[in-house]
Amino acid sequence: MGGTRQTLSSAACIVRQAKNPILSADRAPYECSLLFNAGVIKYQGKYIMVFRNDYGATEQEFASGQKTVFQSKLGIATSDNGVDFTIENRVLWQLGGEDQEILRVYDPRLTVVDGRVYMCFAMDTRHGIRGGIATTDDFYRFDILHLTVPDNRNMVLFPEKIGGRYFRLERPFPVYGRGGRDRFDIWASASPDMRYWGDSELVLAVEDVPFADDKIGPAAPPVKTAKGWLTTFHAVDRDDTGRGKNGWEPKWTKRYTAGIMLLDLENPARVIGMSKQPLIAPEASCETSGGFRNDVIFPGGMILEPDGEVKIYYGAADTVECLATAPVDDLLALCSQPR
Ligand code: BMA
Repeated sequence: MGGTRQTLSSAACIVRQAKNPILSADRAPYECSLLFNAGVIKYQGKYIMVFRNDYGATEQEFASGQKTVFQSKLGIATSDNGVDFTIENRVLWQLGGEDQEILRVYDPRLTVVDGRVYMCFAMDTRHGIRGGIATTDDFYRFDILHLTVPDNRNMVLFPEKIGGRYFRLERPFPVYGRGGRDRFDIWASASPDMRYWGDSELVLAVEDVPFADDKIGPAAPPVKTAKGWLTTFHAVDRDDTGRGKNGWEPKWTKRYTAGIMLLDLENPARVIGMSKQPLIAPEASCETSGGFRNDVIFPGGMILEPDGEVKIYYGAADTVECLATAPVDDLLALCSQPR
């Protein structure tokens, strides 16, 4: 699919943080080319961010074709105010090593459930892309509870049990069943113990999103409001009409925006309402230019503050980490249209 692109803009209630990007590779105390797609939680009085660090190639090496892939590690940063983050001088967690099957781990999403920290992640392996769930008490030791079969990624957990079970949103890639091309949707699954997952249901299809003509997927983990589970998703449209090089990567024609929807408190696979326009579209210069893949907004963290402000953390252009805020009531008002 894909044609010429329509103009898309962010919702009026979205305010970008003046310090954007709030974190970037030049601030890392170790080798780092791109710092983006972070998960963020408030935990034990601090904001904790786990981010993706792609390294091992410079822009020049990439543009000249000398190198074609990055390696990925996860890094950690903390903050007292949710805006100014300090990166710790350690690699958070690296899977693989002796295991030749695992190629890399990336795109972490964090959720606190019953006081414990859980991290969902994507894992590239020699036999497909898998989604994983790990738990930690101290951000040093991680125990893997679950790995999906390929191909799945963008898993996010709900912050509490619903009807006695854990729930997650996820995005499988049913290539054969969807015509051999990107045409991917958001699903929900339930579990009694975080290890065994099932009762999967379709939540939102790419056809339901007017600003997507390619695929959609979960973004930041949902937050609870009196009206329902408020949650973002990413939505992809393409421009195959010869837009040309749009970032370090030679062929990049997709655009990623963020959407917003509200899910039923008791049945989180049911969409109560959604916005038919994007919540955040690429507009700021660090979102649209100078990046590895320009025009990418990829939320991974959402925090509802006691005063009703919602912080939305998002990777921009697959290169830096940004923050935008909006009042929760405005976000709920956006979710007024039926699916
Ligand atoms: C997706 C994932 C994300 C990335 C996005 C845009 O498929 O790989 O990690 O941010 O593409 O490149």
